[in-house]
Amino acid sequence: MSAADKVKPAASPASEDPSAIAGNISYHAQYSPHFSPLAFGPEQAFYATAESVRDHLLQRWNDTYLHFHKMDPKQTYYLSMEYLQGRALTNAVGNLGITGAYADAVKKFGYELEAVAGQERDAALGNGGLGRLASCFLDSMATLNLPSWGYGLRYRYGLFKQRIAKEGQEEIAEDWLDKFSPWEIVRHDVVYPIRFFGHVEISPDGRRKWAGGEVLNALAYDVPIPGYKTKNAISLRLWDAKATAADFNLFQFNDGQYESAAQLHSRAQQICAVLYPGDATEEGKLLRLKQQYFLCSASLQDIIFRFKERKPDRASGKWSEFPSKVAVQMNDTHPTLAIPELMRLLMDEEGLGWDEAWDVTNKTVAYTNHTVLPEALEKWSQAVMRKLLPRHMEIIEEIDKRFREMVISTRKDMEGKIESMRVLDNNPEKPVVRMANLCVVAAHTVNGVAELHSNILKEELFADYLSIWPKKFQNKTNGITPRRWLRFCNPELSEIVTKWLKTDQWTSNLDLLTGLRKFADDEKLHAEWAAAKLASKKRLAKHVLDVTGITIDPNSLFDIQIKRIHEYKRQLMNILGAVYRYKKLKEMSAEERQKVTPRTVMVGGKAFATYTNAKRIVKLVNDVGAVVNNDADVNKYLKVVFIPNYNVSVAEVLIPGSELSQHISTAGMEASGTSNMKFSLNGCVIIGTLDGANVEIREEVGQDNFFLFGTKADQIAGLRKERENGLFKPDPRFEEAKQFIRSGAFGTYDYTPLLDSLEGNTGFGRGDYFLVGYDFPSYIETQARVDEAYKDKKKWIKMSILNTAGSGKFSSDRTIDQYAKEIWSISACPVP
Ligand code: 8GP
Repeated sequence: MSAADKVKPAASPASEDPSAIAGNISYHAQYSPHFSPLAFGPEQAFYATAESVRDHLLQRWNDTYLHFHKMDPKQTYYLSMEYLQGRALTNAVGNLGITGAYADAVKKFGYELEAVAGQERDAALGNGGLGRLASCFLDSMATLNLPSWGYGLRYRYGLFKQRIAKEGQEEIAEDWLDKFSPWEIVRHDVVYPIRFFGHVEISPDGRRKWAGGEVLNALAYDVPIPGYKTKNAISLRLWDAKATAADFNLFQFNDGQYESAAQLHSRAQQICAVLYPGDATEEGKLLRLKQQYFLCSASLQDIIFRFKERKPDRASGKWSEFPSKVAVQMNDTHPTLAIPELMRLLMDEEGLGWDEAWDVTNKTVAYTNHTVLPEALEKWSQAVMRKLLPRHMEIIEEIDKRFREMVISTRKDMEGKIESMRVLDNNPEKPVVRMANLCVVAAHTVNGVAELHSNILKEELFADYLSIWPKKFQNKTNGITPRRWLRFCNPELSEIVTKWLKTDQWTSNLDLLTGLRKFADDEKLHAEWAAAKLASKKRLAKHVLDVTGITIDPNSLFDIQIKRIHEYKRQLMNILGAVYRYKKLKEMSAEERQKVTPRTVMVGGKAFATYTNAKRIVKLVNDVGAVVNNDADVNKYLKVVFIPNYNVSVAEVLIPGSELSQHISTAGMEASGTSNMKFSLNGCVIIGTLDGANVEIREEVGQDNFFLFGTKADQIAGLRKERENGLFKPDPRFEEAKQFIRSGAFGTYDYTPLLDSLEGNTGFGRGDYFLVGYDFPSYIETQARVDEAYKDKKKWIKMSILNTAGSGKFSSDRTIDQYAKEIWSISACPVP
């Protein structure tokens, strides 16, 4: 007899009554075929509970599907290579409003809901900000009852899991699907053929058609996304690649040729194996392009299917109606192939002419840019594109040709700019397709993700297009869901907010947080606030101990920088600052040290597997930590911790416990940032540059509650020139910190190449491209101001409260509402 047997099983899901819920959990424990009925350990408890919750979600998902079908509203489809969903159980019961009932139900089996939820593995189908943003957006779309779906790929091994070994970061395959995900529903009836390679055939009437090559199937997996306090549940539809039994060569297999017998099956597996496979090789590039096309083609075929399904008479034309029923949002350039694919489907499959197909495509697709880094603006070799997608390459050439003709015939003054604006770069040495240009030319709207970033798009990156299409460019400042990022991850602080605002409506109307401002000096609130923070800090300290074995002091200042490791994000400046601090502490007398504000510096983030300097930074943080944390003279005043395998559920522990967080990118390089919003919402003060959304956060929370330093975006180009011309005079403190590392104070690893990247000229013409040397003096001076401010507890808590109070603007509900009204033209369609 297992624990689950104690409760009589009940097949139908219940939402209110804990006994009925327990019956349903018991039912899943016994009748779901995943585990032996003899045991009901924490893991089984998680799966059975999740399956029980899933029943609720499915009911809503079905109701929503049928409701949208009946009402036939205009619907948005969000196409994204990444989603960073994290764990789903806490979020699902929270959004459905059944947390308490489920907590009581699992108690009947001897479990705490938090512990059961802790068994879940993160769905880590993303890399960074862009992916997490997509997940926050889905939460808001569902909450606002918007007819909308997400489309992505179902990567078996995600990006990677990060392990810290002696040599630094190691990547291991993500295991989120090693067992199974209780949240996805395989839709065996939703399958589309996806072709690769082949050739273009021309029929006697001149119609062009793509044929031959190899064909795989895209199979849909649906992840229901519940809205907060609404009956709507939308879909995140993830595609998996499959070959069929017909593709299995039984003859070869029986002949012992096992690999070639299943060749197409193995190619199918490669497509959804990992996110961003290494692209240093030709094979890698081809695989990435295959993934992108796979996502776009499957999603568009599905979108067209649904367009017809809702009104069957649409099957016979009515394509002009399409843009009034469908909006496609391309999350960065990865889904750009949606453009030629929609053109192809409309022309070759549905029989439209070029002009009509172009009009429909243009009115349907919109593009969000998430980065201005030149290396991230995708360019695909024309040869690879032609080989893999011959018909699409023809269409892209035609788009390029028509764009040129349009500019030449209507804008003589722009002729000199045409070459750089074109979709094709025909440089004979390396002819490529510029995906961002294709997006700008084809989309009806292009947006950046924070005011500063959108201005840079308009004034620099896409300036030439602005004069042709002045109305095409918009800003949509990013946002985060207040449910996951405060309500559920920080229950202590949430309760205080609710108590003082006398309402929990802030969860879906975040602007209400401004109501906290009038209590910013209230001593009772201060006491409660400080107690909540301390509780979160203790939870954080326990996590650190569990994953690193390092003990940190919850009474020290918790200073956190968590994000992808990238030189422009300047984790290196952070660690140089910590090195400098350590050196000064060593030079102090024991008495002097007692006046110092104790600090725990925490850094977390993944370095892309082939990004050498980023991996060196990870190693350096770990090496510095190993020395500092074991130095008995100073480790009461400074600890340096690298938090391994940063992901969504780690962030949910770290952010509530943070007091200071670092958003210190070179100005103009961080498009927005979204963790800055999460920290600020959780009452954490930011030290940062005037970059991305920092600018707007500082405006909202007030400049006294934000530690600003560093160069401004419009000074960067001039300073880089100055530096190139040898006119930069480094601050002695910057030299001292680097020299200390070079001296071998943190071990024998050769940091020369990393430190040389901060010197005038590294031979790449990019010496200190990220201007760490320029900003370092103001950075450490500002950190010294932080130390002083932290000594005044009252002042610090007030700053913390005012950060939370000023975070209303950064709800993804606000962002999505703006997308819905200003880009997609869609309206709410709530299930009655
Ligand atoms: C990120 C930006 O770096 C970040 O500033 C922004 O907040 C976030 O997008 C959401 O808008 N960009 C990416 O994650 C990104 O460009 N990823 C590509 C490498 C895949």
